[in-house]
Amino acid sequence: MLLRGFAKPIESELIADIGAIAAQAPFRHMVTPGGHSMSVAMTNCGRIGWVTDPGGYRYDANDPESAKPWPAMPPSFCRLAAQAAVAAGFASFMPDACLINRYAPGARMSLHQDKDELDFAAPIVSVSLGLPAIFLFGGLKRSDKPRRFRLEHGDIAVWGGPARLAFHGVAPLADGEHAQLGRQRINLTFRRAR
Ligand code: MD6
Ligand code: FE
Repeated sequence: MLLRGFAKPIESELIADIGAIAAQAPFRHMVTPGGHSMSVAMTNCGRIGWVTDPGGYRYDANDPESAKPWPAMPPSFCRLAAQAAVAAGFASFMPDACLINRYAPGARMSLHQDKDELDFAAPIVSVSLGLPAIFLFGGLKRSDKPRRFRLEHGDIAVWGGPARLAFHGVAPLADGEHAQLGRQRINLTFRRAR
């Protein structure tokens, strides 16, 4: 489900919180198990964070760069994710992980499934901020032709039930200038991982 503009009322709070998280756990380009550096820069907040390195994908309570716990999930994040989940029909969503993705112009995310979590009953809540992006939403097979959705600043996508393991990705980000965030898109992805 796409909730257009759902995060707009608290955009300033979200942007300030992202700045505080990035000051403690800076955005970095992680390396995939295949040895490629990702074009998207990432950090995390919450009890556990998603990481990739040449050894594989995993959730880790600590930031491997600092060996310290990831910054706590700000109350504004948690509240927004739970409210969006309710609006999409998922009661009592309590995320324990929030992956924060930063896209510069040209950055992209190839088609993938989110399947490193233990509990597929919980939905995923995905908040878009900054420059618009084309979100690719496929089916349960990699070969299913993806539909394309333009996600704009403040939009929230919620995703679960029979769609929980759908393949999805983000087309290369078009250049532009966003009033609050400049030349970038930031995506918050909330999950129940453990
Ligand atoms: C992004 N999002 O929008 C990348 N995954 O930057 C994801 O990979 C994603 O938006 C699962 C559910 C929603 C998402
Ligand atoms: Fe994903």
